[in-house]
Amino acid sequence: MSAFLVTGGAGFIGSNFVRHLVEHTDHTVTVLDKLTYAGNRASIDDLPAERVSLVVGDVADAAVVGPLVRDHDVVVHYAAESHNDNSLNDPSPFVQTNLVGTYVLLEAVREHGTRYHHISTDEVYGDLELDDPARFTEETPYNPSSPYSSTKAGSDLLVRAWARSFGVPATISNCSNNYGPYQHVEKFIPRQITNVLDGGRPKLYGAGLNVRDWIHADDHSSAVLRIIEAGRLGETYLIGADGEVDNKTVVEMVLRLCGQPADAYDHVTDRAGHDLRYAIDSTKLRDELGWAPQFGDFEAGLATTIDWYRDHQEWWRPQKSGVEAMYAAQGQ
Ligand code: NAD
Ligand code: TDX
Repeated sequence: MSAFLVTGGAGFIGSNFVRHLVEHTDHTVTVLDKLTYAGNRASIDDLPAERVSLVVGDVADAAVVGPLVRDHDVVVHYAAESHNDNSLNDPSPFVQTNLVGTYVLLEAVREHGTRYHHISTDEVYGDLELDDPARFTEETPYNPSSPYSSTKAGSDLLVRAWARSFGVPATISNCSNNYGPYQHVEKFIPRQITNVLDGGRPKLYGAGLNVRDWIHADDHSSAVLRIIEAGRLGETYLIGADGEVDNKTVVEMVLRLCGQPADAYDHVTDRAGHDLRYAIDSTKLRDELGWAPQFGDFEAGLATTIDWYRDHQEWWRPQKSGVEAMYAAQGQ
């Protein structure tokens, strides 16, 4: 049994990982989360208090981070500003949390010799043409497009440098787009589901030809745990589930699964610098660590996600009107 410190554990993917640890291991978990607009106590408050505790604090605050890192065996760093559209409106919290926050954590794990796993994204690799047969691998050069993805890329490079220069026992994973319960309604899939549940219409950026490589958050969590248990220190592993779908098709699926006509959506202003396509080759993770995703069927996973949003309106309703007002103000 180990003591895990999970930063950002009240967010979408971090809370999924905390739940995964509770269900599949006997580790104890301390969540360090600032509870920004994206963090929500309600995403973890059903978990047993003897296994999971929450410290409200900032990963960029060395006075908070130092003692917590000293008292834990493993640090898993999910906390980040995570939404591309927000990073276009105001990059400053992205620089502060994603870069400075990661630096503060790395200095603490360096001091205490703590095992560290860094959660990152496939967006650090830039984007691909629709017809490019290549997919991202661990060898693909970094080429981020947005303030969000550039700060994530910078944080990955800090981890690599701290591993090489100071021997910090670190691994990194770069995952593709996640979907599932507890995802903030600002993000693509929950926004469209909750628009339809609200009697409104999905909003597609531009022509909707952009492709994302979808993975269920449960599969992301099982991959992260596998890397922590068996990954080689200093290595990067890409996580993906062969889930490429274009945005227009996702919107049509949501509408169909909700019993609406497949064309009952609006085209809205495109995102500035919008990445065209992401695609992950996760051969290294599968061959070296024997990991495989459990959610093979994206449409079935989407259907259960729709059910979750229908059944948990108290979780998302407080955020919905503010998010839609923000999007409306920018023509989206
Ligand atoms: P999220 O926005 O839902 O959650 C982020 C969490 O971090 C929130 O609970 C927030 O309160 C917390 N947080 C933000 N700033 C903080 C700070 N300074 N100190 C402490 N806590 C802070 O994000 P998510 O979608 O769950 O993403 C989590 C991680 O996974 C991020 O590092 C993101 O880059 C990465 N990732 C996300 C995806 C995806 O599809 N969502 C894919 C690949 C990687
Ligand atoms: O209303 C919308 N309409 C729309 O067409 C929204 C919110 C988005 N989109 C498009 C933009 C993207 O092509 O849908 C796609 C997905 O958008 P997001 O949910 O904002 O995700 P993305 O920008 O791809 O980034 C996500 O995956 C990688 C996460 O937010 C990141 O944290 C992660 O690193």
